[in-house]
Amino acid sequence: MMKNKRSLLLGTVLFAGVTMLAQPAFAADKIALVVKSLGNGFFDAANQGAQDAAKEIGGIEIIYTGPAKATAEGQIEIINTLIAQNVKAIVISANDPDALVPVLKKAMQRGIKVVSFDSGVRKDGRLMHLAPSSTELIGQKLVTMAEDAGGKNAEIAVLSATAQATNQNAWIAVMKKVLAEPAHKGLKLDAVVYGDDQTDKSYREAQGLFKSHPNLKVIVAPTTVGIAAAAKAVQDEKKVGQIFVTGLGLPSEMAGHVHSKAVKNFAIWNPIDLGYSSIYAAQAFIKGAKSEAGTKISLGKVGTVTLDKENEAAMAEPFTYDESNVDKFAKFF
Ligand code: RAM
Repeated sequence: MMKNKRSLLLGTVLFAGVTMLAQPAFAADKIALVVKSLGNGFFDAANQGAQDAAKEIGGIEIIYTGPAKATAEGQIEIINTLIAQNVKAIVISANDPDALVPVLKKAMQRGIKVVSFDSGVRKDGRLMHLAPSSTELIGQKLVTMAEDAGGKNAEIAVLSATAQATNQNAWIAVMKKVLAEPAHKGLKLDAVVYGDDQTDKSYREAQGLFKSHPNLKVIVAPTTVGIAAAAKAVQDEKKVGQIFVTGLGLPSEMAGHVHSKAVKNFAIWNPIDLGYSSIYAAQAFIKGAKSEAGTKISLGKVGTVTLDKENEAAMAEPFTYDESNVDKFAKFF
């Protein structure tokens, strides 16, 4: 009897030992990638890059998440769940610069490292913002492309994402500044409308612009969802040649619209690199990087950036696509 009990105990100890060996020594750190909304190809590409970074770094699991619609309320709900799950870091593209600050502060108080990427959170709600490119450059580029498409005296309209989106609002502000310069005095901004990064709403907003502005020449959509929807509306309503669409798009979603000639040109940065880099940035803070001007943040194979006084850093210049190169890049993103 004694003997049996002892061997049972021994067996249990041995079994426990084997189970421990079979499992990794430490559970993977969870980093959440919270995007504006799910179902957006731009963020799917960013997630691809995030997964690449996680593999390279090792011991990290990415939770790719976001609300169904691009709202701050949806993101707040998700962040509360992530806090309860004890994630190590939250990497977020914000639907509002201010509304998320309280919940992100709560996350940071619990030791969770918060980084915004793509669309920023106000300085006190995150440790760093990683911008894909300089806001100034993007705003200028949007005006230049509108002029290339519609000429120097075109009526233009902006079809944006949501009305609170940090990134689009910053680009539109630069556009307005550039449009006020004498060099662009021929361009007339008819309207700014919002498709909320939903395909159907963006499509309807484009149709609305056709009706309310009969002399409209160019729709500038600084959103990958909006630009594709507007180009489709131009094609469906047989306005190719009369109205051009430009802005920020994914080559994979825009190639057909470039070939149909609804779109002459558009721009974007590499969304895969952006997602990859933002995970490296989060990892830097997990490892103790300081949130202050001058801090150098390694972005893995993409390079290194330095935080400015707003604790922000920008990556590369946006790249322009047209008939000559769109197919080549459509394979990637
Ligand atoms: C949409 C989103 C995203 C933006 C791109 C260009 O996918 O609004 O935030 O960076 O467009």
